[in-house]
Amino acid sequence: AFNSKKTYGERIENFTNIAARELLTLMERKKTNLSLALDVNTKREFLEIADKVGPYICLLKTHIDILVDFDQDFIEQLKKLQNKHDFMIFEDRKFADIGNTVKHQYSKGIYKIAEWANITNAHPLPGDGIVSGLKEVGLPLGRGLLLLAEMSSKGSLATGAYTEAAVEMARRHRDFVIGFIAGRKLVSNENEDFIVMSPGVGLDSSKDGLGQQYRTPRNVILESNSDIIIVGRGIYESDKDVIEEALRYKNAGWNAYLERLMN
Ligand code: 5BU
Repeated sequence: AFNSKKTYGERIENFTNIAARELLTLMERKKTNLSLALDVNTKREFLEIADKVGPYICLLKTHIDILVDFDQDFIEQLKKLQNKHDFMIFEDRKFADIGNTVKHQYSKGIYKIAEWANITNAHPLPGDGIVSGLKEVGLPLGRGLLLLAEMSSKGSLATGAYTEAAVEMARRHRDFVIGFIAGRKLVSNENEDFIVMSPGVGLDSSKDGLGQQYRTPRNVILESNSDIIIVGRGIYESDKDVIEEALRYKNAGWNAYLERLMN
């Protein structure tokens, strides 16, 4: 069967990459395809929300450089929550430089992303060297990479031939590139599998004031055959309880997946 018709668990064998295998295993076990994009600015807010929503997500997506009070203690607290709630961590770093530079950016500096982020992402824009540079650091640590094949924002230039070239690049680095950021499944071949994660998911609004465009979990998972919904403000900026909102998205994402399997 095509990979969109297979369960997350059945797809584990399609990957050699440790992070991909671990992620699919975790999704099957926790029955969730929800990733929380936790874009808040303080350690306290971040850790509080992550502790509440942790049970319902497979992946916690970070923008580590927006924390105003980042320190090493934050990483220790984050790792504690990761063990407590059993989720993986995706630093949405969007690397975009030459291989040698991204190697340093990935492993060094204040954030040392490779030490704690199971997954990160990169723009294919600079060419294959960006993947090779990140791979030198990440693969020995069991990390995985997503290529930005599409973006959710209005007017994105990542379309058409660019998106196709991102798929080709991923094919040349199957050991490290585990999938894509995209709005839809890009490869519909039962012999090759990539994990697709989609940002720009919301149940209550269609856009923000800065170019973001929202689609529903059902649209993304059932109609577009994506694998993971990435939800930020829809969960943590709601007037309702964050746990209630997380559950609402978790259920919407998982039900759309179950419906896809049955169709
Ligand atoms: P929101 O609050 O659900 O709109 O947050 C979306 C998150 O996904 C936010 O962290 C963005 O940086 C991220 N994102 C995105 O919105 N669109 C994209 O194409 C990519 C990332 Br890549």
